[in-house]
Amino acid sequence: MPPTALHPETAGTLPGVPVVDITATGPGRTPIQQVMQLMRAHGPVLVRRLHGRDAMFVADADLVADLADEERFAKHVGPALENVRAFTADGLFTAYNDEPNWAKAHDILMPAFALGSMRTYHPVMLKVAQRLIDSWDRAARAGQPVDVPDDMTRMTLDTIGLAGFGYDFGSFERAEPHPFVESMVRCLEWAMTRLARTPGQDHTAADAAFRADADYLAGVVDDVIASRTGTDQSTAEDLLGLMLSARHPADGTTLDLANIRNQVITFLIAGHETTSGAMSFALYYLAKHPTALRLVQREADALWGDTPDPEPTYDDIGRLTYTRQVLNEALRLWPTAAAFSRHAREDTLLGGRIPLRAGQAVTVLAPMLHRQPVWGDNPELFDPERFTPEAEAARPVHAFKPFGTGERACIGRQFALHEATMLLAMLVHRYRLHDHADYALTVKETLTLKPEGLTLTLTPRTAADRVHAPLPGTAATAGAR
Ligand code: FDE
Repeated sequence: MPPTALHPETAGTLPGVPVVDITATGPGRTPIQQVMQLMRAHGPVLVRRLHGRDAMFVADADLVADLADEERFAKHVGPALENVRAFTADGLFTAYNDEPNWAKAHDILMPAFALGSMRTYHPVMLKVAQRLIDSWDRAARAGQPVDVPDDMTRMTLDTIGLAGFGYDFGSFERAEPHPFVESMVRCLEWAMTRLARTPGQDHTAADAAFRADADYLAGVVDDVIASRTGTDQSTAEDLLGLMLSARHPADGTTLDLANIRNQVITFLIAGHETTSGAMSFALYYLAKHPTALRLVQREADALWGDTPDPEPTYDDIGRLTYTRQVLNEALRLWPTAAAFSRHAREDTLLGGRIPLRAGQAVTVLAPMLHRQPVWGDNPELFDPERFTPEAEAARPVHAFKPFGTGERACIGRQFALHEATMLLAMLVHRYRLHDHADYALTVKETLTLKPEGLTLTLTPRTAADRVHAPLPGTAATAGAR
């Protein structure tokens, strides 16, 4: 997410850092992909200038490793997150580091996101996965294509709503996305396009529309909270139960209601757009890569065989290691939360060479970090083998950053990975995926990324598919030709 302005007199004089002025074109509707293009032309460190405001972007692996040093750098709430703050305020994602509610909510909510807690959410995740499968079965029978990002978004919204707050958005019973999603997407779009505004223009109408959407989001969340207050929350195991009842270990207080509202909106946003994008990209790559698809199918088949309606157990998900590699590889090429910002705590030299003053911000562009030379000679190639344990051990730890870094890194990581791994395995176990439209990737940006307009057609897999299908390109396939 684009960061704060560099100080005018230092911008452009940083040694070896090109300044690219984009004022003539503006950032357009795909600002992340624009910076990716700029980096392809000018290298993995640059200053982007827009209407005289400067923002430094980096993707160089050594510089990102340096930015991960928590002693010298901290999360920066840059202009994009400042805009999101207009509807999430001091929720975890957009809180300033020193805002008391950050540490308080972090301490209270951390246990709810530890790996072991996924056992609690597993049954709900499975229930929502089955809603998606019912809907895809209907499409398969009717020979209709499914809209992948739309359905992934239905699935992740229902999951975080139910697992987090016991609230059912019922997204699969609706032809159009839930109005909450439509408002939320417009709020995110407002936050993004506000960054590109030309000074002096009138934006009253856009701002009023944004306010109406933000008020609607708050209203939905207040209903969710109201349906739960007054009843005994001490046994409720979801996030809302925890927020309403858990006392901070240090001072014994609970979160206040205004902050709980901010957290609920935060989790509904953070917990569904990013995760649905990640699953959509994974399905995109699987539809285009028959060998990888076959390997995920094998893994699912080994667990569930010909059971027509398997009910994956919590422990099954940990065994889906290749499926997890596929997700990681999709998150490498298209990390759906594509950028995060850091600022220097004190005056310092970034990577021993770029002088930064205290408070000065730098934005990490993850999709380009994930295409640096540490990833080998063909970084554009989709290859889940990059995430075998051996390959991971051989790579610098900070080369892969789809979940941010340090104490402000993603709290929902295990939640997202558990949900996504289970669903992908269930889908490839059940269906053959057909790229019926010969889909050409277009990445849509609404602060998060997703493959716009990806549709697939499906046919049920048969017992023969499960037992006999050889790997594409192996001797068995060649012989059968
Ligand atoms: C966070 C996050 C991050 C960081 C940012 C910055 O630094 O600024 C990132 C990068 C992320 N995150 C990413 C992601 C991806 C995916 C798939 C996800 N993510 C998912 C999810 C789910 C959920 C529930 C979540 N997620 C949540 C979250 C939160 C709350 C946060 C904030 C934290 C703090 O404390 O700050 C995040 N996330 Fe995420």
